[in-house]
Amino acid sequence: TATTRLADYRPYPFQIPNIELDVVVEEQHIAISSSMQIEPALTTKVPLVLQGLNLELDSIVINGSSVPTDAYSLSSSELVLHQPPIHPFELKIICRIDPFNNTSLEGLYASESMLTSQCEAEGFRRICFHPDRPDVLSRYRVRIEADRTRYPVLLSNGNLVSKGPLAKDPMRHEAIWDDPYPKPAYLFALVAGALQEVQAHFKTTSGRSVLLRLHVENGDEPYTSHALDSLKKAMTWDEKVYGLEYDLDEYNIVAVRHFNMGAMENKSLNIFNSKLVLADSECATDGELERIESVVAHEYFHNWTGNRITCRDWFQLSLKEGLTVFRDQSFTADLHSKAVKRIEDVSMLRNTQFREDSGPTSHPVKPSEYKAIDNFYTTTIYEKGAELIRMLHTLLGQQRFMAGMALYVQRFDGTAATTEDFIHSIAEGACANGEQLGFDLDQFQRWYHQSGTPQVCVKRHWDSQGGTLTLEVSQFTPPTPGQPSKAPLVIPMALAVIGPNGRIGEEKLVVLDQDTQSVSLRDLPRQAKPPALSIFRRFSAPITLQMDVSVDESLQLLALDDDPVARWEAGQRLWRKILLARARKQADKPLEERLALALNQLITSGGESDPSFLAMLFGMPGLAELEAAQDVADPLMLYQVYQSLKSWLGVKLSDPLQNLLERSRLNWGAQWPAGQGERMLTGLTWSWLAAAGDCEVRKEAVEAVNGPSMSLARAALRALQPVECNERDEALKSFYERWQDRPVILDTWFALEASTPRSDGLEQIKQLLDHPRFDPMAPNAIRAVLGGLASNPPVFHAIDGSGYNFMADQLIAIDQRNPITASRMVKVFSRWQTYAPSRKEAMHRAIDQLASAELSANTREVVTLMQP
Ligand code: B3K
Ligand code: ZN
Repeated sequence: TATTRLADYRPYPFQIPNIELDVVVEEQHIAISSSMQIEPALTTKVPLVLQGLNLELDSIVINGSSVPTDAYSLSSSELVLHQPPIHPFELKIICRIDPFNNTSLEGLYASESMLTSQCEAEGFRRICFHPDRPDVLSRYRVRIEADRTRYPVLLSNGNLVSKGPLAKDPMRHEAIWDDPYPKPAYLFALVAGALQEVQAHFKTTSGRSVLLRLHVENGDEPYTSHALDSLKKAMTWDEKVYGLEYDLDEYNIVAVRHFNMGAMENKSLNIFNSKLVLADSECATDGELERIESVVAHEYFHNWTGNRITCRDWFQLSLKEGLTVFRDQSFTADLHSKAVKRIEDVSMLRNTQFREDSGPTSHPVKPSEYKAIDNFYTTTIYEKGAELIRMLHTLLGQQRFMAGMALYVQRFDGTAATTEDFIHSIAEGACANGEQLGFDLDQFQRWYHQSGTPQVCVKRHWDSQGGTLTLEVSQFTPPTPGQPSKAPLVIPMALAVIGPNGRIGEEKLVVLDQDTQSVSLRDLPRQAKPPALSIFRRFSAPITLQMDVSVDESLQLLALDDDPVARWEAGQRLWRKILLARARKQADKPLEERLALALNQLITSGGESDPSFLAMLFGMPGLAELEAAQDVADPLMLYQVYQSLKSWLGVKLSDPLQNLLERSRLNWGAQWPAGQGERMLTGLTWSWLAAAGDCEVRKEAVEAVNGPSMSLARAALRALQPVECNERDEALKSFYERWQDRPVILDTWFALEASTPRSDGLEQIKQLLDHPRFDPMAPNAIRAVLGGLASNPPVFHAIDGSGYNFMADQLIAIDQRNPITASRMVKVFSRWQTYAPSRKEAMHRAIDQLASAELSANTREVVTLMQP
């Protein structure tokens, strides 16, 4: 397959100001007629190239006359009109598609009994012939015609112009939609089906009243209020914080069972994976409720950052995604706890993005080439992209950043922009009153082009006489595929000094921009020992820090740092040290005793008022970051080490944990977001005590599975999962029995079953795939079982390679029907080079197995990158 390069970008030589689509849904197919008003943008004559995939061409008509077959050529992916008119003309193309046999879940496809669409990034070409690139913006008018009983609901973007039965055939009806905002084809959407509607209303600041409609399958209506409330919160927040209002009279969300990712921001017609809509506290965990709130907000925020201002080409993907993730992160932080949200985001960045950035699929936030764009909807584009925006925010401060945002929106509204457009607007807006920027903008932009996680190394010198702490700081970004050497970046480093009574003096923001530089902190108390250093506060840059920190210093920061993120980080450093020592079979007993004491104090002092934050401090670092810290990654050993440490702590801290559990129980029933910290602490306590063999706790956990709180039920299942006991099987069984009729929740059961370590684990997983309730066409179900396998170290990493082999076979089969889902999952093999020889070879064999199969372009691209 061809490589697309950023350097080859050329504007499209035609404009298409208007498109009329006529969509006629028949029993076995859909007939699509598209009328495009086309305006040549150049005076020179060029052919008109349109994309088209799996379309059955019927006719082509220009200005009312049929186009003869020798005037165009048609391949499996393109339609080329050799000599289109040089003056504006109307091009009408009629074709047919078969959504009923479309298993890729791109373009138009059937899910349960409805028809739905997914066009980003390049799905519109599966609906009709079109340039299908984001810099072609058109006004769409869409007529949908279908059977009235099978498809009572007919939706597309914009405003409903009319709806009613067809005069010629009263069994059929039509709806006409008009979207006044020019948009790229990837934001087009269409839904037809028998859906139930739940409504809400929102009044914007300027007085526009907006009808909010959520469409779900029959029977799912009771689970819609959380998503609708979330939408209203998002609308309010965007008005208040960014001054951005909604711009149409209605906003639709449709919940779909078969969906490749989380959700899609189509203009005024968001389409959501049903697991991100249907929720209440009985059937969703606290974490899921928060996630749904944030995804609903994310898709809503795209209306400005993505839809009103879109991307010139797909290399600019982070322009909308990084920015919109930054916006949804800020939203959640404002609504809940800033500290906890930042910690969750940092932890997720470390365990997913850092992992990606140190492996074979590492790529810059702004890649320079790709084969399949679907492979670039990554944590680097999204989460690292958001970190870049956050660094700008840190460097400029809230007010100046917002001035930049306002200028960006004003200047680029209605256009398809680039990341440079964004960066320059931010800088210009931030300096509108003649201020200096304070850093080099071009150098900052290296963050977009350089892949890899920068390492910042800090060496400290303490002048006790003068009270000066000098830091020798160097930065280094390791080589990544295609980028052997790197230039220094602009790195904001937030610092403070912590004494025995807390922070001394103000926080300082240092801008690193050299390979090495020295930073002095003066006028500190003249004492023999240097004060503790709180560094990269709030995780002010997405880097890894190399600095010698003593256990004493970490413990002091853990107790006293006034930045909760740095405080948590101090604890993480100790956890890492302890876990890695155990993994080397050299358990650091004295350190373990000291940490246990510190944890005991945290519980008993009651000094920590936010239970969610307390739960963060008790959370151990993720498997991915520990693997990255090992010379030779050993997932199995680490898996055992987690369990053994939990078990040790469960015994060691038994009394304080019982005490904590007792306190937490008081708030079990509190409605989300209240009580979530206590429920988190309960889960933690259960898992430590269960690992320690506490039978009472096991009983309590089993009961929770049948209780009123999904958060507690899932915490219970997680606590029991690693422990081989009857209660575990009992709990899984009751969970299944309780939720077997609710596919969204049953996916959780599939995931739990698949990730439970059992000696016949692989056999069990095979049975799950044959389970009558397993739907092989639902990506959620596939991810549940195969994702479960990948997170089941003893089974997946079995030394005979059986886990890898089975995974490869499954992915080859899935790739035939759904390349997007397969190419994402195939990355479970990307770490193979970091393992010990025997495991490495076994994984390599699985990659070879994939490589020699017939693969989609998507999966082929990833597999090729993974091969040595
Ligand atoms: N923009 C979509 C993702 C589309 C993925 C296409 N393969 C969801 C989002 O980021 O909001
Ligand atoms: Zn997005």
